Amino acid sequence: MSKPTETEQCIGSLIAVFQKYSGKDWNSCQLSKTEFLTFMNMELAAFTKNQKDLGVLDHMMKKLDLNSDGQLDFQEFLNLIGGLAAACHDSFLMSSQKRF
Ligand SMILES: [Ca+2]
Repeated sequence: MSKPTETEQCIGSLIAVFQKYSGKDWNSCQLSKTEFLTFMNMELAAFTKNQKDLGVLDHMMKKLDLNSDGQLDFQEFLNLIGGLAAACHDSFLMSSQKRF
């Protein structure tokens, strides 16, 4: 088998991270609110530690939970990752524009 590409490795990592946190309770295909909070605090501490308002994560979970079942499935999780990636990309573009 040939070595996975960088993109394939990224996809594999996202699946592995999702499974690591979603597998903590009986429903291993979905992130419960507790699992979501654990994920945010463990994996995105740089983002969560700047949030003085505790309601922000609460609000994020509600917004991400498109079918309002109180759980985040993999697709809903990907919307979170996609949104954060887009925000990082935007701030990267802004900081590179400032330099020129
Ligand atoms: Ca859901």
